[in-house]
Amino acid sequence: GYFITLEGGEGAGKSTQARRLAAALAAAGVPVLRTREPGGAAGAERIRDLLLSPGSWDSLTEAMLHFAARREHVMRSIRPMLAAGAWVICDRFADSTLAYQGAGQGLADDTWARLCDLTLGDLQPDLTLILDLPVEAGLARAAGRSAADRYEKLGADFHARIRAGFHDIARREPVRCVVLDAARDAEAVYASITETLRQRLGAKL
Ligand code: T5A
Repeated sequence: GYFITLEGGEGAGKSTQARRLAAALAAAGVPVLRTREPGGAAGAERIRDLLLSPGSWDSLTEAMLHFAARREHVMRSIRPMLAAGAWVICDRFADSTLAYQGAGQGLADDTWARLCDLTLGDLQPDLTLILDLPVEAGLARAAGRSAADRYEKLGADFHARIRAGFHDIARREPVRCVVLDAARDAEAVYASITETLRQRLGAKL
């Protein structure tokens, strides 16, 4: 199976696109797991509640909580599903920690890399789709959907650093990452996702 992650800022449309892609793969007979972070396994969902509820953490503590949740998710859901031949479509993964806790909150890149080594070993997404749109547009979409969580409340500067952080990741890893213009309507974004999967993974969608 392939491990595909969707990344980007708030309200970029990751969940919308992940749902549609997973449904299309399932309809094409491909075994698929659609999942998300933080969360995706029972213990990871409990850590998610801690991370998204009001409060503040030391930045390393916060990054380690994301990686603790990720470790549960990887060991209990992602690795077993990949080993069974399923495709895994994951709404956020380790790049979100590099963007949010790194570019956003000052976690050093090499600390992030050490946490990746420790918790993920050799696991890397095969393809990462970075949905990119202006900060204000994403926050407006997210606000239209539900009340703001702890990260959504962190202000425009924070979210601008995150957007730049995702662009840096894409520049550093052009083979794994593709940046897609997410300001377009959902149909157009989905068309560029399926085109990317056909080109990069030979998907029959
Ligand atoms: N976080 C996460 C970290 O800080 N570090 C980490 O390591 C990880 C993994 C998670 C939060 O945790 C942070 C990042 C996040 O702040 P979450 O609730 O899972 O919180 O939030 P998000 O992942 O940001 O998800 P959102 O739901 O906010 O955004 P999505 O999934 O990108 O957007 P989606 O699909 O829900 O769409 C939002 C709204 O826009 C509409 C949808 O219908 C919906 O109403 N929409 C569109 N409207 C117009 N045009 C389009 N193309 C649209 N696509 C969707």
